[in-house]
Formats: sequence, structure tokens, C-alpha cells
Amino acid sequence: MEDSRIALPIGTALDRFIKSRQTAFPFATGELSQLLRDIALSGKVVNREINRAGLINLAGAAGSENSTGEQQQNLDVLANIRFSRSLEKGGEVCAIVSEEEDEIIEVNRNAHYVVAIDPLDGSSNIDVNVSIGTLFSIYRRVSPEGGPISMDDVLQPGKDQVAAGYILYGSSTMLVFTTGRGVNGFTYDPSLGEYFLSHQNMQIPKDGSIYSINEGSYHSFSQGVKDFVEDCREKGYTGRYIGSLVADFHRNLLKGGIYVYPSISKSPNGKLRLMYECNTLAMLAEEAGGMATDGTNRILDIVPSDIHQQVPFFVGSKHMVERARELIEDAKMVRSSQ
Ligand code: AHM
Ligand code: MG
Repeated sequence: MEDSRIALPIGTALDRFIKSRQTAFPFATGELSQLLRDIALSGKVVNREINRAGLINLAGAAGSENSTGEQQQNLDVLANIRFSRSLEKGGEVCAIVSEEEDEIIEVNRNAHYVVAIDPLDGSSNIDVNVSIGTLFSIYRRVSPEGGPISMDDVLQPGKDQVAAGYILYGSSTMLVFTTGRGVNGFTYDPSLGEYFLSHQNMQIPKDGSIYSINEGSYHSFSQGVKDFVEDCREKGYTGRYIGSLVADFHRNLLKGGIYVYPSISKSPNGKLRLMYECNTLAMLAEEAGGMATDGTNRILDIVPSDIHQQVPFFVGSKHMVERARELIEDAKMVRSSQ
């Protein structure tokens, strides 16, 4: 077994990377390694289907709604099937929480891990050939294996994640993940059918100059969020909003920036889901030296009360997230003194 502290070279295959890091995983039994491999493999299958979607009539709406009442797309449904089937068959998972399912899916009672997943995020971009992504969070169950799954197994705060990551289906397909010892990115080589280490120990710049927010909702932002957007504009920052969380986050991770989905009138708690969108990226952001809050509180400290809970989300470069929090606090003080 290789020493997990030695950085592996660019070009290392994912499988070799996972194997060499296995001793550094919490509760190293090889199960978490296998779980990561299962997710990576399903990502290859989904990647293939996304690439062919226009040709095999997979684009478009499925005519059904997801857990939050949004229109499901054919590829949303398909990706959900691909990931849940492989997690079920893999045997390492006792429960799955998916954006596409109303209820918790109970799988193997003897398994140790709980997975929260958004199988395909960025629905509005699926049909128009714009980057989309898969997000996943992995927890260790707290109840004894063999027994029924309890809500305590599932509703764990993000700080208890043992691994988190995403697959970005972009101009190239990438798997980016952390097991709590730094963030590493792997680029998929479709000609070889393998992911290779391309981004070692990723660090998000502490300062950034990109802000990603849907400014079309500006009029329903709180005063603090409006002040923050104004601050970014005055500083001449660049506005970049793809509308695909994974893609917006990934760009900001590499270049420095902030992604914000605040509370707005039609979604008072924000739109994004704590368990399989915000916690996932919050763990990656913190592992890369960044920060994630709901405008006030650290995302990873929030104990979910519902599997599909939504929270306002501010994630990215540390100093930008701090600046947003400062302006939100200032606006609250002004309001309370009036
Ligand atoms: P989804 O899970 O239904 O795809 O919604 C999440 C997506 C994010 O990827 C993206 O950042 C956001 O919704 C865009 O929402 P909006 O169009 O309201 O700005
Ligand atoms: Mg989503």
C-alpha cells in the first residue's frame, strides 16, 4: 500500500488513486473505495447517454415532477435509475436520498453508508447542450447495521460527510471529490474509458472576482444581498451564471469566485437542497480552503429537518463569502435600528 501523504502524479488512473488512498479513509475496509468506484462507473454510463441524448430521443421532459414539484426531464429520470441501481447492486449502501425521489430508498440493511445524490443537476440546461452535473454526499450510518434505517442515519449535518463530490459533464467530463483529505479532480478519457488525475489538491483562491447569481431575481433579493451584488458591480467583478450549479461552482473553484442562490420571493428558503447540493459543495469548498454559508451560518453545521430541505446558499472564495455575510449583517443592523 502506498503512503497516502505522497501526492500521486498527474495522469494517475482513478482506480489506482483510490486504492492508494484507501488506508487514509475513515473506517478503511474497502467499502467506501468500492462505493466511489460504483459512482464513477455510473457517471461513465450517464456521460454516454448525455452525449447521445439528441440522437436517441432522450432529450425533453418526462411529463412527471420531482420531490420539489419541478418538471423531470427524461435524462433526470434515466440518471436517477443508473445511479440508484448501481448503488443498490453495489451492496455498500443502506439508504439513498435522491432529488428525484420523494422518500428515502432503503437498500441493504447490512451496509454502512448513506448516499444523498442529485443524479443530474441543471435540468434547464439538459436540452440545450450546456454543462450539467451529478452531486453526491456520503455518510456513515449511525445506527447498528442489520437493523432498520433510522432518520438519524439520514438527517446528518454536512460536517459528518465522509466523502463528497461531483461529476461535471462539460467540455470534458470530470470527477472531483474529497474524502476529507483535500480535493482532487479527474478527467475522463472516453477513448480509454478511464478517469485520470488532472487536478491535484485543488485550492480555491481566497479572493476572487467572479460572482454567479441569477440577477433576474434582483428585485426580490434582501437588502443585504442587493448590497453585495452592488459591491461586486462597483468593484468591476465579472458576472458569470451558467445556471448549472456544478459548472458554476467548478469554474469558481478554479478561478476564484462566489456562487449565490439566496432567498427570493418564490423560494423563501432559496432553491437549492441542503442534503445533495449545498452540503456536497460546502465540504468540497472548505476542503479547498473556501467557505459556504446560508448568508449567516456555516452550511456544514445545519442539521437537516427534511431530506429535501432548501437553504439559501453562498459558496466559494473565502473572502467573498465573508464579504457577503458582512453586508447581510450590516443591512440587518440598519433595518433593526430603523
Ligand atoms: P435543478 O436541481 O432542478 O436542476 O435546479 C438546480 C439548478 C442549479 O443547477 C442552478 O444553479 C439553479 O437551479 C438555477 O436556478 P434559476 O434558474 O432559478 O437561477
Ligand atoms: Mg438539482
